[in-house]
Amino acid sequence: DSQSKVGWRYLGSRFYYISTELKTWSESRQDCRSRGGDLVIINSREKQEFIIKQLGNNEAWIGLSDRDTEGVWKWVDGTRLTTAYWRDGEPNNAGDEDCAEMLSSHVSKSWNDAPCSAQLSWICEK
Ligand code: GN1
Ligand code: CA
Repeated sequence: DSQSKVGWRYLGSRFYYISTELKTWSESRQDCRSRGGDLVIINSREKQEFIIKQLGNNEAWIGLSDRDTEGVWKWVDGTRLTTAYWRDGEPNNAGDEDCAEMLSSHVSKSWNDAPCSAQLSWICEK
């Protein structure tokens, strides 16, 4: 129904939602699932560029982590990361960083690994 799509933006048959609240990565994922989606999976340059534009001057969780096996980055649907858009020098696991965020950026390489317990905005897809 249309009401459940309020606040969502459309691209290529899918809808994207950027939160105004802040949550940990796991809480963010729960929120997306409660909205009938999941954290965003970025599997095309078009989607990457679209999300960068929507994000504006903000940073937000995406559906990517290496929590199961350090250094093995997987999307929330269980697939391995193939094409990545990490910032130069990332992922660096600084301290202990197993969850991926999208940073405010005008360049396409905009991901950083951050502590999963950090409180950030998040991006859902459905
Ligand atoms: C941040 O604050 P600092 O420099 O220790 C970031 C890291 C990045 C790093 C890049 C919590 O770490 O993930 O790799 O900048 N920390 C957080 O310079 O986001
Ligand atoms: Ca990092």
